[in-house]
Amino acid sequence: MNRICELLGIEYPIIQGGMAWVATAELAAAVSNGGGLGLIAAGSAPGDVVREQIKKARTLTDKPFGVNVMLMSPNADEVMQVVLEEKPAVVATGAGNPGKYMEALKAAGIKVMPVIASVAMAKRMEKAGADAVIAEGTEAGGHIGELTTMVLTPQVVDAVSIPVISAGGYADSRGTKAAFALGADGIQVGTRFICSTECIAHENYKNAVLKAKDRDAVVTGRTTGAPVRALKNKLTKEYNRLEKEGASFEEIEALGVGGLRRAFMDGDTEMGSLMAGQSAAMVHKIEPCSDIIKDFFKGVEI
Ligand code: TUI
Repeated sequence: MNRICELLGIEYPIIQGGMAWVATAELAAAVSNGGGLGLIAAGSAPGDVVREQIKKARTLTDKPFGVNVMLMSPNADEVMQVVLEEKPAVVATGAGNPGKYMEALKAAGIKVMPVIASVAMAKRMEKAGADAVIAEGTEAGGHIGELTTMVLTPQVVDAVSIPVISAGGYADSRGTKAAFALGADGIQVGTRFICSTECIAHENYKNAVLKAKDRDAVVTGRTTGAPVRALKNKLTKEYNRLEKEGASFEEIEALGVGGLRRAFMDGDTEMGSLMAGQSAAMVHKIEPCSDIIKDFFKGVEI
Protein backbone atom coordinates (compact mmCIF):
# COMPACT_ATOMS: atom_id res chain seq x y z
CA MET A 1 0.00 0.00 0.00
CA ASN A 2 1.10 3.55 -0.71
CA ARG A 3 2.91 4.94 2.37
CA ILE A 4 1.04 8.25 2.42
CA CYS A 5 -2.37 6.60 2.08
CA GLU A 6 -1.41 4.26 4.90
CA LEU A 7 0.00 7.01 7.13
CA LEU A 8 -3.00 9.29 6.73
CA GLY A 9 -5.82 6.82 6.10
CA ILE A 10 -6.75 8.40 2.76
CA GLU A 11 -7.63 6.99 -0.67
CA TYR A 12 -5.34 9.03 -2.97
CA PRO A 13 -1.84 10.26 -1.98
CA ILE A 14 -2.60 13.90 -2.72
CA ILE A 15 -2.36 16.71 -0.17
CA GLN A 16 -3.92 20.08 -0.83
CA GLY A 17 -1.50 23.00 -0.49
CA GLY A 18 -1.75 25.26 2.55
CA MET A 19 -2.70 28.44 0.73
CA ALA A 20 -3.31 31.39 3.08
CA TRP A 21 -6.87 32.76 2.68
CA VAL A 22 -7.66 30.28 -0.13
CA ALA A 23 -7.46 27.08 1.91
CA THR A 24 -10.61 27.47 4.02
CA ALA A 25 -12.63 24.79 5.82
CA GLU A 26 -14.80 24.47 2.69
CA LEU A 27 -11.84 23.66 0.44
CA ALA A 28 -10.12 21.39 2.96
CA ALA A 29 -13.31 19.39 3.57
CA ALA A 30 -13.98 19.05 -0.18
CA VAL A 31 -10.47 17.69 -0.80
CA SER A 32 -10.77 15.24 2.09
CA ASN A 33 -14.23 14.15 0.94
CA GLY A 34 -12.70 13.57 -2.51
CA GLY A 35 -10.22 11.09 -1.06
CA GLY A 36 -7.17 13.34 -0.61
CA LEU A 37 -6.00 15.25 2.46
CA GLY A 38 -7.41 18.75 2.77
CA LEU A 39 -5.58 21.43 4.76
CA ILE A 40 -6.92 24.55 6.40
CA ALA A 41 -4.31 27.28 6.00
CA ALA A 42 -3.76 29.35 9.12
CA GLY A 43 -1.77 31.94 7.15
CA SER A 44 -1.50 35.00 9.38
CA ALA A 45 -4.88 34.44 11.06
CA PRO A 46 -5.20 34.52 14.87
CA GLY A 47 -5.86 31.35 16.85
CA ASP A 48 -9.62 31.81 17.34
CA VAL A 49 -10.20 32.09 13.58
CA VAL A 50 -8.28 28.86 13.02
CA ARG A 51 -10.30 27.15 15.76
CA GLU A 52 -13.56 28.17 14.05
CA GLN A 53 -12.26 26.86 10.73
CA ILE A 54 -11.35 23.49 12.28
CA LYS A 55 -14.82 23.26 13.84
CA LYS A 56 -16.45 24.17 10.53
CA ALA A 57 -14.44 21.54 8.65
CA ARG A 58 -15.63 18.94 11.14
CA THR A 59 -19.25 19.75 10.18
CA LEU A 60 -18.38 19.29 6.49
CA THR A 61 -16.39 16.04 6.56
CA ASP A 62 -15.85 12.89 8.60
CA LYS A 63 -12.56 12.26 6.82
CA PRO A 64 -9.13 13.25 8.16
CA PHE A 65 -7.91 16.76 7.38
CA GLY A 66 -5.04 18.95 8.52
CA VAL A 67 -3.97 22.48 9.32
CA ASN A 68 -1.09 24.28 7.64
CA VAL A 69 0.77 26.55 10.06
CA MET A 70 2.74 29.35 8.43
CA LEU A 71 5.70 29.78 10.76
CA MET A 72 6.52 33.36 9.71
CA SER A 73 3.14 34.43 11.10
CA PRO A 74 3.29 36.50 14.30
CA ASN A 75 0.41 34.26 15.49
CA ALA A 76 2.23 30.94 14.94
CA ASP A 77 2.61 30.16 18.69
CA GLU A 78 -1.06 30.88 19.35
CA VAL A 79 -2.19 28.83 16.33
CA MET A 80 -0.06 25.89 17.49
CA GLN A 81 -1.75 26.07 20.88
CA VAL A 82 -5.18 25.89 19.21
CA VAL A 83 -4.03 22.98 17.06
CA LEU A 84 -2.79 21.10 20.13
CA GLU A 85 -6.23 21.52 21.69
CA GLU A 86 -8.31 20.74 18.60
CA LYS A 87 -6.08 17.90 17.38
CA PRO A 88 -6.62 17.77 13.61
CA ALA A 89 -5.16 14.59 12.07
CA VAL A 90 -2.21 16.44 10.53
CA VAL A 91 -0.17 19.60 10.91
CA ALA A 92 1.82 20.76 7.90
CA THR A 93 4.17 23.68 8.38
CA GLY A 94 5.62 26.22 5.97
CA ALA A 95 8.16 29.01 5.80
CA GLY A 96 10.32 27.91 8.72
CA ASN A 97 11.58 25.26 11.11
CA PRO A 98 8.83 23.66 13.27
CA GLY A 99 11.39 21.93 15.53
CA LYS A 100 10.29 23.61 18.76
CA TYR A 101 6.69 22.38 18.34
CA MET A 102 7.48 18.84 17.26
CA GLU A 103 7.44 17.11 20.65
CA ALA A 104 4.09 18.57 21.71
CA LEU A 105 2.47 17.80 18.35
CA LYS A 106 3.67 14.19 18.45
CA ALA A 107 2.51 13.81 22.07
CA ALA A 108 -0.96 15.02 20.98
CA GLY A 109 -1.04 12.25 18.35
CA ILE A 110 -0.91 14.73 15.46
CA LYS A 111 1.03 13.72 12.34
CA VAL A 112 3.61 16.34 11.39
CA MET A 113 4.57 17.08 7.79
CA PRO A 114 6.92 20.05 7.39
CA VAL A 115 7.32 21.69 4.00
CA ILE A 116 11.02 21.90 3.21
CA ALA A 117 12.99 23.37 0.32
CA SER A 118 16.41 21.76 0.95
CA VAL A 119 17.99 18.38 1.69
CA ALA A 120 19.53 19.62 4.97
CA MET A 121 16.13 20.72 6.29
CA ALA A 122 14.56 17.40 5.24
CA LYS A 123 17.19 15.47 7.22
CA ARG A 124 16.75 17.75 10.23
CA MET A 125 12.98 17.24 10.17
CA GLU A 126 13.32 13.46 9.96
CA LYS A 127 15.64 13.50 12.97
CA ALA A 128 13.20 15.73 14.87
CA GLY A 129 10.44 13.14 14.38
CA ALA A 130 8.49 14.32 11.32
CA ASP A 131 6.10 11.69 9.90
CA ALA A 132 6.72 12.79 6.30
CA VAL A 133 8.26 15.75 4.50
CA ILE A 134 6.79 17.85 1.74
CA ALA A 135 9.60 18.72 -0.69
CA GLU A 136 8.55 21.92 -2.42
CA GLY A 137 10.24 23.11 -5.60
CA THR A 138 10.49 26.66 -6.85
CA GLU A 139 7.68 26.07 -9.37
CA ALA A 140 5.23 26.41 -6.48
CA GLY A 141 3.22 29.51 -5.67
CA GLY A 142 3.68 31.74 -2.65
CA HIS A 143 6.88 31.77 -0.60
CA ILE A 144 9.44 29.58 -2.36
CA GLY A 145 12.93 28.11 -2.21
CA GLU A 146 15.58 27.95 -4.95
CA LEU A 147 15.60 24.35 -6.18
CA THR A 148 13.28 22.91 -8.79
CA THR A 149 10.91 20.07 -7.95
CA MET A 150 12.78 17.91 -10.48
CA VAL A 151 16.12 18.05 -8.63
CA LEU A 152 14.90 18.54 -5.05
CA THR A 153 12.55 15.54 -4.94
CA PRO A 154 15.00 12.71 -5.77
CA GLN A 155 17.67 14.21 -3.49
CA VAL A 156 15.23 14.33 -0.58
CA VAL A 157 14.05 10.79 -1.41
CA ASP A 158 17.67 9.61 -1.19
CA ALA A 159 18.36 11.53 2.03
CA VAL A 160 15.47 10.41 4.26
CA SER A 161 13.57 7.20 4.91
CA ILE A 162 10.23 8.77 5.91
CA PRO A 163 7.66 9.27 3.11
CA VAL A 164 8.26 12.20 0.75
CA ILE A 165 5.49 14.27 -0.79
CA SER A 166 6.60 16.21 -3.84
CA ALA A 167 5.22 19.72 -4.41
CA GLY A 168 5.53 22.47 -6.98
CA GLY A 169 4.41 22.29 -10.60
CA TYR A 170 1.86 19.48 -10.40
CA ALA A 171 -1.22 20.08 -12.56
CA ASP A 172 -2.34 16.70 -13.94
CA SER A 173 -1.70 12.95 -14.07
CA ARG A 174 1.50 13.38 -16.10
CA GLY A 175 2.93 15.15 -13.08
CA THR A 176 1.72 12.45 -10.69
CA LYS A 177 3.51 9.80 -12.76
CA ALA A 178 6.66 11.94 -12.82
CA ALA A 179 6.53 12.37 -9.02
CA PHE A 180 6.32 8.60 -8.54
CA ALA A 181 9.17 8.14 -11.04
CA LEU A 182 11.28 10.53 -8.92
CA GLY A 183 10.64 8.29 -5.92
CA ALA A 184 8.01 10.42 -4.16
CA ASP A 185 5.19 8.75 -2.23
CA GLY A 186 2.63 11.44 -3.02
CA ILE A 187 2.05 14.94 -4.34
CA GLN A 188 0.95 18.25 -2.91
CA VAL A 189 -1.18 20.49 -5.12
CA GLY A 190 -2.18 24.08 -4.51
CA THR A 191 -2.84 26.10 -7.64
CA ARG A 192 -5.25 23.71 -9.37
CA PHE A 193 -7.42 23.62 -6.25
CA ILE A 194 -7.86 27.42 -6.44
CA CYS A 195 -9.92 26.61 -9.53
CA SER A 196 -12.26 24.22 -7.74
CA THR A 197 -16.00 24.69 -7.33
CA GLU A 198 -15.64 24.53 -3.55
CA CYS A 199 -12.88 27.13 -3.27
CA ILE A 200 -14.50 30.37 -2.11
CA ALA A 201 -11.84 32.71 -3.54
CA HIS A 202 -13.17 35.65 -5.58
CA GLU A 203 -14.01 34.63 -9.15
CA ASN A 204 -11.56 37.22 -10.50
CA TYR A 205 -8.73 35.34 -8.75
CA LYS A 206 -9.90 32.02 -10.22
CA ASN A 207 -10.22 33.58 -13.68
CA ALA A 208 -6.71 35.03 -13.43
CA VAL A 209 -5.38 31.51 -12.83
CA LEU A 210 -7.41 30.14 -15.75
CA LYS A 211 -6.03 32.86 -18.04
CA ALA A 212 -2.39 32.50 -16.95
CA LYS A 213 0.19 31.54 -19.56
CA ASP A 214 3.57 29.83 -19.22
CA ARG A 215 5.60 32.80 -17.95
CA ASP A 216 2.92 34.63 -15.96
CA ALA A 217 3.72 33.25 -12.48
CA VAL A 218 6.61 35.53 -11.55
CA VAL A 219 8.82 35.93 -8.47
CA THR A 220 9.10 39.11 -6.43
CA GLY A 221 11.00 39.77 -3.22
CA ARG A 222 14.24 37.99 -4.15
CA THR A 223 16.21 40.97 -2.83
CA THR A 224 14.36 41.10 0.50
CA GLY A 225 15.00 37.45 1.29
CA ALA A 226 11.37 36.26 1.11
CA PRO A 227 10.75 35.41 -2.55
CA VAL A 228 7.09 34.96 -3.46
CA ARG A 229 5.62 33.63 -6.71
CA ALA A 230 2.39 35.23 -7.91
CA LEU A 231 0.67 36.06 -11.17
CA LYS A 232 2.12 39.08 -12.95
CA ASN A 233 0.07 42.26 -12.43
CA LYS A 234 0.42 45.89 -11.39
CA LEU A 235 1.50 44.79 -7.89
CA THR A 236 4.35 42.53 -9.08
CA LYS A 237 5.54 45.26 -11.49
CA GLU A 238 5.50 47.78 -8.65
CA TYR A 239 7.57 45.32 -6.54
CA ASN A 240 10.10 44.95 -9.35
CA ARG A 241 10.37 48.70 -9.75
CA LEU A 242 11.01 49.26 -6.03
CA GLU A 243 13.50 46.40 -5.86
CA LYS A 244 15.41 47.76 -8.87
CA GLU A 245 15.48 51.23 -7.34
CA GLY A 246 16.96 49.77 -4.16
CA ALA A 247 14.01 50.83 -2.01
CA SER A 248 14.14 50.00 1.70
CA PHE A 249 12.97 46.63 3.03
CA GLU A 250 10.10 48.38 4.83
CA GLU A 251 8.95 50.18 1.68
CA ILE A 252 8.92 46.97 -0.36
CA GLU A 253 7.20 44.95 2.37
CA ALA A 254 4.53 47.66 2.85
CA LEU A 255 3.45 47.16 -0.75
CA GLY A 256 2.47 43.56 -0.04
CA VAL A 257 0.52 44.11 3.17
CA GLY A 258 -3.07 43.00 2.65
CA GLY A 259 -2.26 41.76 -0.84
CA LEU A 260 -3.73 38.30 -0.39
CA ARG A 261 -6.90 39.71 1.11
CA ARG A 262 -7.27 42.08 -1.85
CA ALA A 263 -6.94 39.15 -4.27
CA PHE A 264 -9.06 36.59 -2.41
CA MET A 265 -11.86 38.78 -0.97
CA ASP A 266 -12.02 41.84 -3.23
CA GLY A 267 -11.02 40.21 -6.51
CA ASP A 268 -8.52 43.03 -7.06
CA THR A 269 -6.47 41.59 -9.92
CA GLU A 270 -4.31 44.74 -10.22
CA MET A 271 -3.03 45.34 -6.68
CA GLY A 272 -3.97 41.98 -5.13
CA SER A 273 -1.31 39.31 -4.59
CA LEU A 274 -2.49 36.53 -6.93
CA MET A 275 -0.19 33.88 -5.48
CA ALA A 276 -0.04 30.88 -7.81
CA GLY A 277 2.51 28.39 -9.07
CA GLN A 278 3.90 27.93 -12.57
CA SER A 279 1.30 25.19 -13.08
CA ALA A 280 -1.35 27.95 -13.36
CA ALA A 281 -0.81 27.81 -17.11
CA MET A 282 -1.95 24.18 -17.09
CA VAL A 283 -5.24 24.81 -15.26
CA HIS A 284 -8.12 25.15 -17.72
CA LYS A 285 -11.39 24.78 -15.88
CA ILE A 286 -13.24 25.10 -12.61
CA GLU A 287 -14.49 21.73 -11.38
CA PRO A 288 -15.25 19.90 -8.11
CA CYS A 289 -12.29 18.80 -5.97
CA SER A 290 -13.27 15.15 -6.34
CA ASP A 291 -12.99 15.43 -10.15
CA ILE A 292 -9.63 17.21 -9.87
CA ILE A 293 -8.31 14.42 -7.63
CA LYS A 294 -9.55 11.68 -9.96
CA ASP A 295 -7.92 13.46 -12.90
CA PHE A 296 -4.55 13.52 -11.07
CA PHE A 297 -4.72 9.73 -10.75
CA LYS A 298 -6.14 8.92 -14.21
CA GLY A 299 -4.16 5.94 -15.48
CA VAL A 300 -1.88 6.03 -12.43
CA GLU A 301 -1.30 2.92 -10.35
CA ILE A 302 -1.22 3.90 -6.69
O1 TUI B 1 5.26 28.56 3.07
C1 TUI B 1 5.11 28.32 1.90
N1 TUI B 1 4.44 29.16 1.07
C2 TUI B 1 3.88 30.34 1.44
S1 TUI B 1 3.91 31.01 2.98
C3 TUI B 1 3.08 32.34 2.42
S2 TUI B 1 2.67 33.68 3.43
C4 TUI B 1 3.86 34.80 3.00
N2 TUI B 1 3.44 35.92 2.45
C5 TUI B 1 4.33 36.85 2.11
C6 TUI B 1 5.68 36.66 2.27
C7 TUI B 1 6.12 35.48 2.78
C8 TUI B 1 5.19 34.52 3.16
C9 TUI B 1 2.83 32.23 1.11
N3 TUI B 1 3.27 31.09 0.59
N4 TUI B 1 5.60 27.20 1.33
C10 TUI B 1 6.34 26.27 2.10
C11 TUI B 1 7.76 26.60 2.12
N5 TUI B 1 8.50 26.53 3.18
N6 TUI B 1 8.50 27.02 1.08
C12 TUI B 1 9.77 27.18 1.56
C13 TUI B 1 9.74 26.86 2.88
C14 TUI B 1 10.80 26.86 3.85
C15 TUI B 1 11.80 27.81 3.82
C16 TUI B 1 12.79 27.80 4.82
C17 TUI B 1 10.80 25.89 4.84
C18 TUI B 1 11.77 25.87 5.80
C19 TUI B 1 12.74 26.81 5.79
O2 TUI B 1 13.67 26.76 6.77
C20 TUI B 1 14.42 27.88 7.05
C21 TUI B 1 15.15 27.62 8.34
O3 TUI B 1 14.58 27.95 9.38
O4 TUI B 1 16.25 27.08 8.26
